Amino acid sequence: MYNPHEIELKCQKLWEKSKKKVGNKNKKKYYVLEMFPYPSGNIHMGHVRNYTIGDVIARFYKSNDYDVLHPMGWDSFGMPAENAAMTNNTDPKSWTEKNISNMKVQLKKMGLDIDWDRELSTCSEEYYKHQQKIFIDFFKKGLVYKKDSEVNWDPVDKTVLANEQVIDGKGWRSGADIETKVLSQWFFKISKFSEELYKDLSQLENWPEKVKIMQNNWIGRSEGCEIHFQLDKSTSETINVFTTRPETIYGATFIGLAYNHPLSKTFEDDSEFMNFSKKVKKLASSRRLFDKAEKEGFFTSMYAKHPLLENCKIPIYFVNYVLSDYGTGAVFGCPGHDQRDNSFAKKYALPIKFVIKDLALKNESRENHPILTTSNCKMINSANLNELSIPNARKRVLEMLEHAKIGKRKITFKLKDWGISRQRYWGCPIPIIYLKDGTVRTVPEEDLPVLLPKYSNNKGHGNPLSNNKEWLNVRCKVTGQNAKRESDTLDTFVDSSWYFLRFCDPENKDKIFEVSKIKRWMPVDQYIGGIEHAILHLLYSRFFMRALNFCGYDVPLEPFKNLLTQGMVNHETFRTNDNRWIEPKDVVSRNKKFYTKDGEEVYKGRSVKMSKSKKNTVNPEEIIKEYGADTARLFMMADSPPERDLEWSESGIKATFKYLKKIFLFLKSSNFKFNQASKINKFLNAEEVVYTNNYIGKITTDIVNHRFNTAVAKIRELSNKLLTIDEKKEEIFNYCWSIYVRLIYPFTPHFSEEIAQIALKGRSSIADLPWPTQKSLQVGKEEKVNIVVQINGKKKSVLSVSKGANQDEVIRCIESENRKLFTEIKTQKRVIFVENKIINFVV
Ligand code: ANZ
Repeated sequence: MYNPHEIELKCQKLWEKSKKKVGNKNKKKYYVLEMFPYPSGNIHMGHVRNYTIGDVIARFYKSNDYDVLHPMGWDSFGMPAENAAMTNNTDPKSWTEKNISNMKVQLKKMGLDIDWDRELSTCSEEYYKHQQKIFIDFFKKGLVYKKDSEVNWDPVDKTVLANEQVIDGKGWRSGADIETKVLSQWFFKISKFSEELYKDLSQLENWPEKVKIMQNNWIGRSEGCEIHFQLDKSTSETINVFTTRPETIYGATFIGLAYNHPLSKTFEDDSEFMNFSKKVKKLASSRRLFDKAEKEGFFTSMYAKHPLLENCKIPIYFVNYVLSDYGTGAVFGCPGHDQRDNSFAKKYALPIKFVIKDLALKNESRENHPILTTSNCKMINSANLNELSIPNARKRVLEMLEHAKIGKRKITFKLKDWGISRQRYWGCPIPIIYLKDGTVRTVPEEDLPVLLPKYSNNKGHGNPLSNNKEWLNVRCKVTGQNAKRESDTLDTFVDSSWYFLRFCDPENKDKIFEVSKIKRWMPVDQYIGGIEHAILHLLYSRFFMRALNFCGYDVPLEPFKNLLTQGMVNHETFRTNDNRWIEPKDVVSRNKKFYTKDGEEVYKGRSVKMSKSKKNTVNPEEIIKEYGADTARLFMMADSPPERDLEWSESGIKATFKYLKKIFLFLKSSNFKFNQASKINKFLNAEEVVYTNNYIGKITTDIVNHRFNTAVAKIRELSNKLLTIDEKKEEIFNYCWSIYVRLIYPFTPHFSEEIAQIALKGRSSIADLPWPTQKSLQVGKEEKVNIVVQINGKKKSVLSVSKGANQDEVIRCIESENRKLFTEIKTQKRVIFVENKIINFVV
């Protein structure tokens, strides 16, 4: 009988007993970390995938004699706990703690090799005490400040709402029209590090390119210049514009201002302007609508002098497409060469002046296509810039502007400071008090943590902290004055911006960490998580390291050396005629059609990310209960490369289970003795030993390179070959199968442990045995053959491959050795393959 449930429980007990603490300084270190979960109550398939990937890596490095740190914790502050508390009449703390203990049991069932003795939870005072200290350090170094900022205000519930609680402009609970309200809020000065955060991206060699691009765009660095336009009045007032295309200055035909540019103060009594401004402000709340809106403006009846053209004045408009918080909130409109300015100029019949000639385009075609390219162009209609190329014109005009002191080079970033105030109860209290005389002070460090008071359910009416007089009112120890605590709590992104540091020294009561521990473990060698965190979480963590460094903490600037962003777990979806989602497990198929169990016809939709709303989730607990954790783990890793989406399939799970069962029963019923270090030396050139040895190398390389799916494919190939070994060749049989059991171990640790225990007999665990190494073979190197690669029967190349390589292996070899050829064969319709001789692609 193959009873994974029983085996897994037994193994987990054994591991708990025999687990060694990390901290062997003589070994090389490896820090594996998966993004820690929010304790929502139950693990989902996304967790299973994320943690299996991490666990395979952790087990692999441990087997390879690394000192591996593989901790787990809980990102446990946040809104869902507060919402649940309101609906279920509990308090966020007990709700969260209950969820944590539930999820911990579920994670343990997955057989994860985790250092549970390092477990941390961000909502615990032992954790947030240190976060409050960090806040104070940042405050003292000028990295935290307060400014007015807008929030969503629910006038009925009298509470601030997060963006996701505003649905179509209405409060999610009250249904009231949401207003914007200006509150004084706390900010981290992340923009202080914009340049470094941008520049150092290039050092992150082992981060996915797409993540770096996303970070790059978010930071949004632009090299340009600021130009001062004087108002055409007798005043010395100027408008500063930001441009990345100063060479187009002679094409400027108007000035465009953001709705709240300082000049707007002049128009506060003008109802037409106020209507315009209100409309733009509303538009600005959605970047998508803002970009799409028809370009419109409000004419100020004012003019500015062109900085380089005598007697040329250009009109000044407030426009609806200039962002108020980028650059200077003002642009010079160049309708000849900017699409937005072009639409605007057409609407208001403003002159369109071309100053760049695209040498490849005819004149007439220009008007509808403002040129945005920079190569193969020359300047026209631009006085002394005429005939110059764009780069040269830019250089020249910058010199002119700087010389005349009417402009200067400037680098601008889109990255904004990080607003960290939340008007919520379930978060880390901000250690600030406000004295009666208006002074703002940090709480003395010896008084940390500022504890969250007991939760009182005030039925959703505002932040419970600002209503809790007893907690709110304090006396300042230093001055003796009455004071009030800050009632905002910290954005939960703060909690996750440094947790990986705390894992290095989780029990330290006195300080956030001991430097020596950081030196030992940081940076994280392998970080694994969802692509949804590609921007904020990773950027905030990178900021934290720089900010801590700035405060004198000895931490590396980049927290994560290697980053793996795993794909989604997708599953098929089904809908009825009237658009109700039906769970795939409740669907039956007959004659290529689908029905509910009651016979109603349903339609198959796309396979998409598992989500409750589409009723296509699969509960990992049920899968583990039915097939065991090893089956779930192996299927997850075998299906597709980790960074791609994975298609969940019931049949895939069943097939994986069947496979493990087959091998398990085969080995249990044979005379197999697990013996990895057997006396195999005299059989080194036996065919079975040769290929088993080859597989060690191939599978190891695949795991190192995170090609887990191909590693699993090879493990299965290996087992197919091993099934043909005659059991009478005792040493060979035992050696080869022991290697197999060892190679599959990171994926199916319980299965391997159970089989290895035949010999280990509870004295030790397979986890403590070294990873197999490829033995040098007596017959020497792996035998190679030349194989001819053809496309449509025509010879394209000759490749040297291992003797006996199968079709997939040959294709992989083409992929790694001849990219050009590989792209050609990608569109193949059919492959004809003759082992050791020829591979022909029909394309
Ligand atoms: C003149 C010009 C001529 C421009 C031309 C473009 C093309 P990036 O690359 O994103 O930094 N701009 C400046 N501030 C702006 C704001 N607050 N809101 C909207 N647009 C703004 O873009 C810089 C360019 O975007 C600047 O260069 C400016 O328009 C505009 F043929 O100046 B340009």
